[in-house]
Amino acid sequence: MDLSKRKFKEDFKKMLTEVYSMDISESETTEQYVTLGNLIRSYSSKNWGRTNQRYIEKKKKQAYYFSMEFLLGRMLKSNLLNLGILDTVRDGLRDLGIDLEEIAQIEPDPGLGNGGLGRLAACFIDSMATSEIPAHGNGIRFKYGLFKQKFVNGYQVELPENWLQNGNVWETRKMHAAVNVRFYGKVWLEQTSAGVLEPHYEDTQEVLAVPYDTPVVGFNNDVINTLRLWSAEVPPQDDITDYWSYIHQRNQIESISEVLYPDDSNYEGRLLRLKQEYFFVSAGIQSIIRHYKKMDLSMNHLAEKVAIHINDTHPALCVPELMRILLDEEKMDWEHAWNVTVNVMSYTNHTIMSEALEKWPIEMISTLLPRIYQIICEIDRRFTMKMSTLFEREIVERTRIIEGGHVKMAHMAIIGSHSVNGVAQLHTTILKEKVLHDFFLVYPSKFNNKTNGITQRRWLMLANEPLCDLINRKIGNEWETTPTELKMLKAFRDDEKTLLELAQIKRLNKERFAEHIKKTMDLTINPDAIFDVQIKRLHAYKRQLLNLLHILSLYFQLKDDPQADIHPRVFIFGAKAAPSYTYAKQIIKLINSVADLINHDAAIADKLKIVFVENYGVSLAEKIIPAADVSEQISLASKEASGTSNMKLMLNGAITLATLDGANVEIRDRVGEKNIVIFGLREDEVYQYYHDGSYQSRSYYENNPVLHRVLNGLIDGTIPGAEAEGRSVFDSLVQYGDEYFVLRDFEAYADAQKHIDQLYRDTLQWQKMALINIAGAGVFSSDYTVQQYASQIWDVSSKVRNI
Ligand code: 26Y
Repeated sequence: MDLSKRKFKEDFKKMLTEVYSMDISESETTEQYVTLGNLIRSYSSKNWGRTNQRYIEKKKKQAYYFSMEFLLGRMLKSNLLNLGILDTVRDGLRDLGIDLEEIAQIEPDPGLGNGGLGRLAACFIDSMATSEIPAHGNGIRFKYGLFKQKFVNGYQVELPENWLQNGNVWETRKMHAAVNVRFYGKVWLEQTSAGVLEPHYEDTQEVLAVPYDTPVVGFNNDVINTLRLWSAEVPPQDDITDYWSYIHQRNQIESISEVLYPDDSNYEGRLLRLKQEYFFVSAGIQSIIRHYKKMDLSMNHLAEKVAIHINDTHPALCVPELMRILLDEEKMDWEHAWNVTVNVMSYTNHTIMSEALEKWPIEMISTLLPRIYQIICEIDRRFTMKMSTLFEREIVERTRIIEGGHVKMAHMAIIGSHSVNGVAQLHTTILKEKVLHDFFLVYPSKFNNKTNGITQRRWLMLANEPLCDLINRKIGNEWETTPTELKMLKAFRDDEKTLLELAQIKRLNKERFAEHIKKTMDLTINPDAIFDVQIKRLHAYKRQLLNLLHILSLYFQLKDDPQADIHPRVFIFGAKAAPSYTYAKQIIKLINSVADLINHDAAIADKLKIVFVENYGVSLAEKIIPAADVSEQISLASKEASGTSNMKLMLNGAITLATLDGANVEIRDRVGEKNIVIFGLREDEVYQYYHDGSYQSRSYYENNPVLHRVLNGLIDGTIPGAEAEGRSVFDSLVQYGDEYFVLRDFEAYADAQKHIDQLYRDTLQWQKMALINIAGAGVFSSDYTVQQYASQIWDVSSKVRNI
């Protein structure tokens, strides 16, 4: 948008007076933040209305991304950047004696997601608006986001994350768009005079779903889409007879949108979670149908105007819910309704871990959602009947929805969608050949791949301004809208001046991060050291333990030989563990205890440091990633569906140290083997081990002297304060089979780390690798990913840029 600095300053002062009756000298950062937020909203409101109007007038097909999680991060600077007024506002505020950075830090970081899946949804909505795709997010307005993590004595402690405490400037409550969602009760079908079956309900519980809309601003294009998050409230009642029971009922209802479940890949069949899932699915679909009806088209054409995307199985109830509306409310017959539903729905799988697959006990679904359960039974009956004529009985049994007393959500999502995609090439291949092979036999053409992506706006333009400036000076700024243009940087691969500038920028970012760590943790880290980063949820399959065992081996090496030729390193960890995941929490404690030991060992001094940041999330990632030299992507091959921190780190010039898992494979293909360090078991070797059962972790403990010493270190008192945790981890690795092949990959990992150490010593060579990584990161922009969803899955329009 066009905005002069003069106009901005006037607007800002005026808004401050309107909202707070204050002038600048009286105002504090919080008031300045709210004022700026309000101003940004007023700047975007016209285009928000216009975008919606255009979609309606042109009867545009629209896509709705249903996701339990949207891990947005702070929005102030992101909105300013996308509106094209970041520099103007920064300058204007400076004239007024206000520091934009300080204001931006005041914004609470809305942690409405657990990790990769939620952050992907946030990157996607940013890219959808930027790519001019008529698409919106649909989710839950959790009152409490993912818990705040504290370390007490090295142990993770969870505290509530009350992000709405001081209000939320970005959202608008839309009372007129509220809908009712029905739970519990009895349901029966009666034939009407017209001969159609009509459901009748008794003793149901009605919940009012109130939408809060947040604008999703496209980058320099006047498009503003919507993120609609639903809040659960008590429907208005004017005849409250029993006050106490009303309060009880209100608490029960409001608990639906109270808190995000802090588990990823560790599913538990909790009733409240099932309520949450149906709540936002039903509210979202009802509101889509309401909107569709404004176009005055027959329900038979719904799939021509609406696409609904099911982000993992959490919103899989979309399938029976749309069926319910088409059958019960729109009086469609089953075949037509089913045809429409399958054409509307598409589904993304984000995991192959069996413990993350949702399945609900029949008893639970049939009690909470009796009508939905009837519909699921009928979908299952028709599926098994049809498939029995085409496939062996075993295949039908293995693919049906209702089995073993449970409703299998992944099966429902696959059967009820026209598209099923994985999130990286390797992941999609594993789905087709292994995890979902039966479904692949039944529906080969539904399966496709959409490799994940990240938005270069948040993860480069906002997080790493010095690097952006350098890139723009070298190749111009076309890459901002056509990220593959970053490849032009390759022309500078042998340009010493550019490579040294790159080194300087990294150094600056490392100094900044070091200052932050000094301030927040009172820990001194050396910016000349290699900053080695592993930031992701704590999970055994991601193998933070492999990293830790290697650190211990370096520690022992230095204790034996203080002169050992090891380049100084700072190992940086950021990770939350699910509160109920005991093993992951033990690993957190162990890392913290090893950090205590090493960081305070005067003999080690600057050679090794461990920084385990508290409360890792989007805002911390924005600080860590630009300062990273090494990107640890060391999951057991086959287990990480894609990973996305690998892409963010690469884009910021870190060198990837990785197994051939998830999108690491595609990163290797992009940058070439010389510009990435690959180690460890491959996916086929892992499956071979599963097949022949020949892995004996104990033999690695017994035969590798380095590993022997390190593992003994876990149980011989070397690590004060973590005796129990050390024992538990030791046992899991040596006694109980080492499920994720940590010991098997240890030697290869240690060698790969040695290689990194050697490479880093040659600054120009290292920076050349970094440059090639930055230059190759463009394809991993979520702009391209969503453009592929738009054209290949949703069939909605988009502004496609060359890939
Ligand atoms: C059912 C419940 C316990 C549950 C809740 C959250 C299950 C899974 C999740 C979250 C999964 C998740 O974040 N998966 C990650 O998705 C990313 C985006 O596709 C991938 O990059 C990453 O490899 C995958 O682990």
